[in-house]
Amino acid sequence: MSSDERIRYSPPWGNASIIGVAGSSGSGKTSLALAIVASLNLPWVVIMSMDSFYKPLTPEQSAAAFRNEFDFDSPEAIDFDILVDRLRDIKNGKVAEVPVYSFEKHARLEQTTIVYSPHVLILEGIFALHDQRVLDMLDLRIFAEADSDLCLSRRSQACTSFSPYPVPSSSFEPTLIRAVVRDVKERGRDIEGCIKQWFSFVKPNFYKYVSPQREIADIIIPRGIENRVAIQMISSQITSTLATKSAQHQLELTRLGKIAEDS
Ligand code: UZR
Ligand code: MG
Repeated sequence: MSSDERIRYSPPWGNASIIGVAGSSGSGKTSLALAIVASLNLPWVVIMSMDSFYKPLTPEQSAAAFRNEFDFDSPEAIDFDILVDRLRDIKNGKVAEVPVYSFEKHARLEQTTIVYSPHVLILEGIFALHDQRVLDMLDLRIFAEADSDLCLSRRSQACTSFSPYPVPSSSFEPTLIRAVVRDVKERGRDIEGCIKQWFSFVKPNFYKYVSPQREIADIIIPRGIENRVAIQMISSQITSTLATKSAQHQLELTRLGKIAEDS
């Protein structure tokens, strides 16, 4: 897509609101994003998954991926440069060309998809709060906590606290089950491979890279889509941000009109 084509679209006002949703693999980021969309009840809301921005692999890396020996849980695996470029387009009210990624093939496909700059974009992915350039564009930073899974796993203990510091190593198994079921059903994977990958990469890198993003989050949401109060709060916050941006836009239009009248 040429740079001219990129600027052919303009929403009512630029400065799209972007919400980042980070959290462990299998923590329910996608469901949470969908719940936020439903709660916002606005016409122009788009969910963009960071999964679309996995880097293309070399033949050697691809072979390793099919042996479940490639680390997709390191920030290195994500093409942050393209992500930042496309987010800038969206933020500035332009059309963005987004890569399409295949989990079955562990590869970026030839085709791309077009995202028209919406009023609200929800960016979800394990590293949604990782890159400073992305953080600078976010209006709201959310970390999805896998608390219900932590509770489920503590079968013999009463679950009285939602504070997972430090997370006991056994507490990730139910999240593992959810991710494995999803990966087998939707991503063309086999159970053994998923489990191997989980313990080699997903789990250790959760503690290394994913969990520290809590520190930078505005809101940490326990219990995912069950947490109606948190979803309602996010929705109100975004609605009020949109109202402010709309008012600024109206002021700007009036100002421009006045300048045109005067000249
Ligand atoms: P979510 N992943 C793959 O398994 N293969 C790929 O080609 C690309 C990604 C997985 C990766 C990561 N590991 O944890 C997950 N596993 O995708 C992130 N298992 O996606 O946040 O939707 O779970
Ligand atoms: Mg997901």
